[in-house]
Amino acid sequence: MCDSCGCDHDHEDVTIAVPGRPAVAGESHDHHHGPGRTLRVEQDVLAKNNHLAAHNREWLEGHKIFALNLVSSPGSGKTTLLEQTIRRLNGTLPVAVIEGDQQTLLDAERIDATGAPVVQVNTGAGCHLDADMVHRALHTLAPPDRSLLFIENVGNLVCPAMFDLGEAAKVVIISVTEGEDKPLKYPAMFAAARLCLINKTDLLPHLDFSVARCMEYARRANPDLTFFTLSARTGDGMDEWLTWLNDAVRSA
Ligand SMILES: Nc1nc2c(ncn2[C@@H]2O[C@H](COP(=O)(O)OP(=O)(O)OP(=O)(O)O)[C@@H](O)[C@H]2O)c(=O)[nH]1
Ligand SMILES: [Mg+2]
Repeated sequence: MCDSCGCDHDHEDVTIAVPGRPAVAGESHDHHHGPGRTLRVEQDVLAKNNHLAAHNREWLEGHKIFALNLVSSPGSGKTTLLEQTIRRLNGTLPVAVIEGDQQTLLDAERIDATGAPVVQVNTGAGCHLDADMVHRALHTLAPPDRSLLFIENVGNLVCPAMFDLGEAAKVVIISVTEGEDKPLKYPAMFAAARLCLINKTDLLPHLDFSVARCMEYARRANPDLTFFTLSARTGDGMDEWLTWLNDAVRSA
């Protein structure tokens, strides 16, 4: 049982894999899992995670690697966005990816097909990546200095908000099929993010989703959010996102 987010998972289920190579079984953690959850244990879990995240951040910054943690509900288009982003960057920036899913190598295989180096973390029953998983994935991935690192978190609009991975920023993606009320219902994720991408805008003519209302709701959680509206499918709006990425990497 994960004491911090209340979900039922065992970190010994975690595997780290590269497409075409044997997976590495998870190592056990020394924090407490089991019955008798208390606020104290929750604080310990998050404090330990924050400590490891600080270590990841120090390492990433030391190597001038700009890391973004992509968070969203399942299916908002994170992997499609990454595929299109990597293809459009076309080698102008070195990109590496850590994929997080409960099971399967499917997303890592999609990224592998773009030519970018990728590592898949399977969290088993776990509903989010944590800093230790990212630390171990970084050892396998070994991203080059001055590169862009994308961490695609497990699709979940709740728990990943609590876990710092050492990234420079969280990017929350919401697709227009999810309904514009999501920032009201799941404000923690929008509060934790620096950027909000509103994806699948090609579907807007078929829906009653108001982009303006969605932005207004998200700003209630986080007045400093920067927004991009785009369609990873048609490429509409991708140029603005790529410009932001290039500027952010340069200024990092
Ligand atoms: N119409 C439309 N479909 C999209 C767009 N982006 C992604 N999709 C589709 O949405 C579905 C989910 O896309 P993924 O990229 O796998 O989403 P994800 O967020 O990575 O999903 P998980 O990793 O499972 O959480 C796929 O069928 C995509 O083709 C878009 O901009 N427009
Ligand atoms: Mg995905």
